[in-house]
Amino acid sequence: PLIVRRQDYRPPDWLVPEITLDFSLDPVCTQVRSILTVRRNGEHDRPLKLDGDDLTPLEVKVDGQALTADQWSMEGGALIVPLSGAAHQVETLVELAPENNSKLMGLYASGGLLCTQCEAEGFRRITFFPDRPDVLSRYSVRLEADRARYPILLANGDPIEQGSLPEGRHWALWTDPFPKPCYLFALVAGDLACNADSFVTMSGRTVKLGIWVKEADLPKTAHAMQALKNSMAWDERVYGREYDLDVFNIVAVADFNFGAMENKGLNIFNSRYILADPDTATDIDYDGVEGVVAHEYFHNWSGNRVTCRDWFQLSLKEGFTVFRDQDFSADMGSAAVKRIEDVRVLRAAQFQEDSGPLAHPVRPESYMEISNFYTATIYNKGAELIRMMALMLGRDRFRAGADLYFERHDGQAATCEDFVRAMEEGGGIELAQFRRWYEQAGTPRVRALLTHDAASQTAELVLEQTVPPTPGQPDKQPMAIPLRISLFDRESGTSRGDELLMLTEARQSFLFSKFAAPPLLSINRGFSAPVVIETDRTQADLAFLSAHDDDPFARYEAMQQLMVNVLVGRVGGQAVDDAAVVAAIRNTATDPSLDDAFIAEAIRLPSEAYIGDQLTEVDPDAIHAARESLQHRIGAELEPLWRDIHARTQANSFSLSAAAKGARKLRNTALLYLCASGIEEGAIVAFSQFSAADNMTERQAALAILANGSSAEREAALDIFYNRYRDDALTLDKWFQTQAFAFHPDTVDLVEELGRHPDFTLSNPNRIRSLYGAFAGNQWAFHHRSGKGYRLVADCIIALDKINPQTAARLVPPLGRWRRFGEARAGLMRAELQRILAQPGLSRDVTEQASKSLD
Ligand code: BAL
Ligand code: ZN
Repeated sequence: PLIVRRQDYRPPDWLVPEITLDFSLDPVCTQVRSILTVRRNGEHDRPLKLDGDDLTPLEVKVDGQALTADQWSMEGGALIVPLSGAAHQVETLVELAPENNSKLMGLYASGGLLCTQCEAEGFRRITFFPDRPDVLSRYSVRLEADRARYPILLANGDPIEQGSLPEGRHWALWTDPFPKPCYLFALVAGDLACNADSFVTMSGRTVKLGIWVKEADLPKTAHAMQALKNSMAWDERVYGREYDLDVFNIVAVADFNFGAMENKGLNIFNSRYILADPDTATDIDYDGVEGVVAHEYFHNWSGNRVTCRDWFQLSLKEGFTVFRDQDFSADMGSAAVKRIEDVRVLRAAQFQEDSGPLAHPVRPESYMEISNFYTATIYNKGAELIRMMALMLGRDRFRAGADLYFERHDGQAATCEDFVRAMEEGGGIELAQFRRWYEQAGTPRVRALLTHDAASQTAELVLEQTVPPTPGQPDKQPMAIPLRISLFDRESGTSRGDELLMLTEARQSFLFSKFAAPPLLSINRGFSAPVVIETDRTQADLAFLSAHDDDPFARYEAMQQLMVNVLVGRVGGQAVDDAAVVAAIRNTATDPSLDDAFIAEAIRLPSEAYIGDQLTEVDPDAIHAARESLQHRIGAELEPLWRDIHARTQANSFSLSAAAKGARKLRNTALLYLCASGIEEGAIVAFSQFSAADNMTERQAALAILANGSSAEREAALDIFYNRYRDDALTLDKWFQTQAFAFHPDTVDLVEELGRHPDFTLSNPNRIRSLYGAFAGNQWAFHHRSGKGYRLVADCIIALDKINPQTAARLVPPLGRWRRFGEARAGLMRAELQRILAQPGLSRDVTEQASKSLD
């Protein structure tokens, strides 16, 4: 298969300043007529090449004249038209069958709607066009459809005109004044109801806001609407960025490969990131809605007004926009807890990616299929890069850099280098070495050693960094790593405050004077750099920091490290004392200065996967046993505390305040420990929370705890849940997901059964992720020594590849981690990857992921 390389970038041969699209919509046969105004870009005699995927040209015209079949040709799906002059009008006609489009790329049908997804290369499945992000065009779009079936017709930009047609059809015309790349094109047709609102921008313009859903879902759109208005106000306040069209529409659809899509003026969302009410959405779901609505809205500037030159620059918009949505969510709720959650996600997804066969730089050098690069590295590590720049610059200079970036590149297709240069010039900083973060893959490891000299009353901190080899990058250069540190006095528990150290060499020493006694190191505070820190701090040191560190992230981290040390030691067969862990958890859980949400984060055990990440060879059974046993011990030792907390955090009525959300989080953690303690009535307590809960956060947590066990209450709760939510797809996803996540010895067999359940379908990506995606993230179950877990996921990938290769490819990476799981499991995992690769007609998506995973 063809490999696309960053260094091969060449500006487009032809530009398309204008495009007129005319859709005659129908699920079985949609006609798309497009008229492109094309302009030769530079001096060359190359023909016009219009990308196409699965399209047949029914008509081709140039300047109004129909071409004969020998005047154009096809090349790998693309339409080639030789042109003599500098500018022409090129018209094509194609027919599509949205109903048969199971890839969910291009124009497709979902739940009675017709909708589009074009990023990255879906537009070429709609019409012939130079499908690359550096070709920006003004769009005029006419939609025509049956009025009864599709009463609402939406596209990008502003609505201009609409009218009736014979035979019950109608039409609407939309134009978008802002030139955009075709990946931002969108249309929706369907029977939709609107939550309508408005927002007055900072310059006093009124923008009409609409969230379009199925009529029955309207009551579930309030949170998304509030999130949208908050986002619009936040981007004005924090970045000075105002919305630019007269309308902003969001549509929720049930079948969607991504979380959502930032199409100009017409965001299309996976319904799971729009719909929320207390009965069906957890607090995590509510936060997800808020974060994704913000993310897509923020793309209007970081992505749409300034877009990417080519797909190697994807992190230019995604890393920056994730940083912006994280910062927004931190402002809307608890910044400390948000940072902990974001780091947990980064470590779970990106650190794993960075240490495996699919590791790639934030700005990759090559790809086979761009859909495979919508990764945690591009998104989450990309966001960490922006965060580091923001930290080094400080708030005002970072804003000056961002201002320069938007001003200089508005209306352009830019590069990561353009962003860094704007930060340098606008913010007044030199980032030459820092650029390596874009180039080098792999998570840097920093070894920190603090020594003390009583005679000179100095402390010396020696930092050593290494960046591990990754595919195609055996040797690495030292990175520029900003590390926030603080040194604590062991007697008083206080520090002299925060310092920012720049580690730029492979080994560097920092001297601190006036320390009569050896201080204690708090490092990578706030997780200032996406690195792994190794220190020689003792359990006593960590316990001290878990009680005294004034940086919430560092305090959380000390707790986590304390637990990791016990767990890793025990997995390795050592009899490590857990008294310090139990004591630290008691102290944290009873500290009146801490809020419930933070306590819940700090006292939860690291995941089995995270424990595995600390080991050279992962033994899932040993890790599971060690973690369960520590959980049991914490539960049993502190049982009265868990009862108290569980009772104290019970609310009388539902609220979405930060305090109420924190209380629910802590209540669920208390229930977990209480049940882990082994008390006889554990299942009854959990079942009673399940039954009495007036919200999904407590209901699902109780169900998950029951699903881990084998009680009669487990079956009863699963049945009740199923019967209550069987007609609500998003909530039924939770039923599948909870069972796939369960720490139950039979999970692997259960997942096999659920794969045959009448409510399971390969046509809905959310359902697939709920079952197989969740299962592949359940380390203990997925890595069942029989290899059955691997076979189940491989079977799913093979079947799904024929329907939706993009979603199929996303299930491959867990199989690619075979190097870390010992010989027997590695052999089984490799065999499944080979079986996948041997399938005839395998997609480029899955081929790339599976072949790289075997290397
Ligand atoms: N651009 C793809 C979906 C997102 O990142 O917003
Ligand atoms: Zn995005």
